[in-house]
Amino acid sequence: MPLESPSDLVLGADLQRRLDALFVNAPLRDYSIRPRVNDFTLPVLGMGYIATYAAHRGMNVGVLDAEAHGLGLDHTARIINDLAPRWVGFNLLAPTYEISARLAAALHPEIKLLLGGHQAKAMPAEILTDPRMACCEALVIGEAETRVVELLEDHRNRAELPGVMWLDPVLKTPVTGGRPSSGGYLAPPINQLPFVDRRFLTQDPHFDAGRWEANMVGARGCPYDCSFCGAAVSANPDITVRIREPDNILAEMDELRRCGVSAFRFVDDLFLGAKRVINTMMTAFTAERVGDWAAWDATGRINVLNRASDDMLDTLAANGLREVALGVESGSERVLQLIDKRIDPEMTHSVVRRLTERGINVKGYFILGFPTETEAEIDQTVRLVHDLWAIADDQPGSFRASAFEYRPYPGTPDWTRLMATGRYTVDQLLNYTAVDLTSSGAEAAMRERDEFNFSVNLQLSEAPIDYVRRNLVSLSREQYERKVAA
Ligand code: B12
Ligand code: SF4
Repeated sequence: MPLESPSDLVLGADLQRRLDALFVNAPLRDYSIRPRVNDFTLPVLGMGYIATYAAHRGMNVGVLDAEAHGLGLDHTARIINDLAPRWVGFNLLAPTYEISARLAAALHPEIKLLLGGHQAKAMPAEILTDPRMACCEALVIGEAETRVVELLEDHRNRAELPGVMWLDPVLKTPVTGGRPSSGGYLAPPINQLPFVDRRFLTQDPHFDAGRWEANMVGARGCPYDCSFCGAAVSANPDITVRIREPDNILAEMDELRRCGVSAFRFVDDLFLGAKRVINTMMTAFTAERVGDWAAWDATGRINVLNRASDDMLDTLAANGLREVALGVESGSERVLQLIDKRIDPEMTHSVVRRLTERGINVKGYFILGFPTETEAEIDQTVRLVHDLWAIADDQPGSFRASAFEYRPYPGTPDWTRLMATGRYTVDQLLNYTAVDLTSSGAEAAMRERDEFNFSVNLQLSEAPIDYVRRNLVSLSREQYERKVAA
């Protein structure tokens, strides 16, 4: 049951005083209709960073993670209206846009609306002209820490800030701010930002498998262009790819260590995604003997790890690398080329073998139902998952598969391709709908990732949707049985 009291739900703020801003992560669906069946989700680090920066500038701000708390729509709106902050900020992702817009429409009109996140970047004009967003004073494209603080201090300066948009009150057309040489706002100095204040985060640090674990961001932006991905470089022209200095990362890890944290998860795309980053980080980790006290997980790129020497993989293991999450995506070479993944199944076999034989666990992400994908190509993906399980079965490290149904995201190369076919409308491609594969919560095997089971319910692949879902369910069940058996 969700907790009722705002003081349990709104984190980091002094609720005795009026809030300058409340940052709200909308739920993926209205949990008053079908309750959330999971009790853990990763924290909203982006909003945590903004709130931390604003608090350092003396503002009274809080974060309400309605997804993590499994809140219903009315409940979320009631909390916001009761607190009546000066501003409310939403992190808009494509699948949470609709629910965020419904929330926005239910708020008192005197609360100023601040919008950001991937969907705000992909479709700003459509959002600003959505009547439910009529209270929007500022839509911020991209990394928002420094611009949000300026806006909270005095939103009339929005015309000076680059990548800040609003609706002209007379002409009803979108306007973009920004004076010359104000580009620095788009790429906040990541080594000077205060470490994210975990008072703003739900379940972070959290206790798991005998350790306190915290999530971290080591880099911003991704240089790759995988055609389905919202983080792809072509979908994020505003972003300058940056990696935090090793000393800065180690200082944050050390601060957390003093609070008892000894496990870390790097959520960003680049930590093990570029050779230069791996080399620099591991030199620093080795010098500080991180492997003596910490275990950490990170995302990685198969093509990059494939080029890493055996010595480097040994160094990663010695430095505490516990699990690498890899975008394997497909077992079909044609699909891998189509999505510009720059890997092939042979490379994946080799990387999974070389990591697991060193005791490093691997989590593989797979997508079923890519546009144009055939049943035979889906079968190749299913076979690849089985091959990777078999490879790891004999090794000290394990392999686990996490499979998703394909869905399109605005701004990505796939979105452009799908729209160019002339077969779909924007509304159809945005019609993300929750799909219950858990038999109303009864099937344990499907519960773990229930909130990620949503679909636009269009057959975008050559294979029927039912074929995609049957394979998704059988892979998920098998993975679950392996976990239970282990
Ligand atoms: C960690 C992560 C998660 C975590 C945490 C989610 C969260 N809300 O922060 C979990 C696992 C819970 C998650 C869930 C989902 N995620 Co996710 N996630 C990521 C990931 C890998 C990193 C995000 C991150 O922490 N970045 C680091 C921080 C510093 O950056 P940031 O979050 O972008 O925040 C900055 C700006 O966006 C902006 N900003 C953020 N919030 C706000 C709010 C306001 C008011 C303003 C003005 C600005 C602003 O300022 C921040 C600081 O600079 C990204 C990939 C990526 N590279 O972005 C995908 C990504 C953001 N997720 C995505 C999606 C679709 C989802 C889901 C809808 C389901 C899914 N995976 O398919 C759910 C949504 C649930 C929810 N409501 O939270 C997509 C978004 C695509 C799109 N176009 O919408 C991405 C890009 C990955 C992808 N599949 O392509 N996700
Ligand atoms: S899938 Fe990973 S590597 Fe590809 S663009 Fe997205 S974040 Fe970058």
